[in-house]
Amino acid sequence: MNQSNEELDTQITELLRLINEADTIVSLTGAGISTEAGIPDFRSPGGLWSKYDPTELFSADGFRRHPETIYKMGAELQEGLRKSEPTKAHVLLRKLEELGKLKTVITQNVDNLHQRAGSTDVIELHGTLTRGTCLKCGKNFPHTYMDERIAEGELPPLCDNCQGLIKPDVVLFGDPLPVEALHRATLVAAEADLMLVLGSSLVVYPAAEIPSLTIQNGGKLVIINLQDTFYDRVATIVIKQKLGEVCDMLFDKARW
Ligand code: CNA
Repeated sequence: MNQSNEELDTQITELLRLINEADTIVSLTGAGISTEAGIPDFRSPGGLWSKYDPTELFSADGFRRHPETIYKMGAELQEGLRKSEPTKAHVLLRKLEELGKLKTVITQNVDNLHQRAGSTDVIELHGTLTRGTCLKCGKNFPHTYMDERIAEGELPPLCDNCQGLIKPDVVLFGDPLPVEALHRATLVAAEADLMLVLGSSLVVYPAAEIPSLTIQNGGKLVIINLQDTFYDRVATIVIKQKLGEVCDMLFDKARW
């Protein structure tokens, strides 16, 4: 349920106060930060889960059985990405970094939009669509290689070294998270005095544990997400509104 304008305005004022008071902000972002760029999320109505069977297709085993399906879904995301620009919320995080407030973006997204917005310290917990790795010999490839092979009719694309199957460098259900990324994410989350969760349902673990590290260490939590999350009751502010609208109001008030 969306909030009244008056309530929203009060919350934006409070959010600005928390940002101004904070020394070390960390943001955890999810697919909801990119929907206004035209990239569907998983769990919103019309999201990718309404088209694909997640447990089968987004799993490590499912990929080995039907690699072409992940590539088709990846192509759908890439198609959206080609036409898209970072959203106002991506720009907000870059701005907070420029202001010396935001230290790190921890993202569950694989779309590279934080980097394109200019954020310099981005931890990609679930990998990236921009690269792939041969499951047989370990050779790395930029996504342009996979795109070219697919355009030539090779689906799934194969390694030019050993003809092995190339897997996009994204974390699927059943895959371990990149150890370094998860470790650093836990450290920066624990150091943060303000954690901004933007556009995440906070149901995918272990990423969903990250805000609890900030809270356990005395930091504050702000959640901006259209749907309820499990963390709402422990957050200092919960804003259930579109991120673009929240950013417009925040930029207006802050005059950065
Ligand atoms: P999710 O579970 O799909 O949740 C997204 C949340 O964002 C939902 O609760 C929505 O209510 C909310 N939301 C959607 N649009 C907006 C908006 N404009 N303003 C505010 N809130 C909004 O996605 P999570 O990231 O929580 O789940 C983790 C998965 C999704 C990760 O493994 C990602 O790799 C995966 N994913 C990533 C992308 C991407 O890279 N852009 C796209 C689709 C899925």
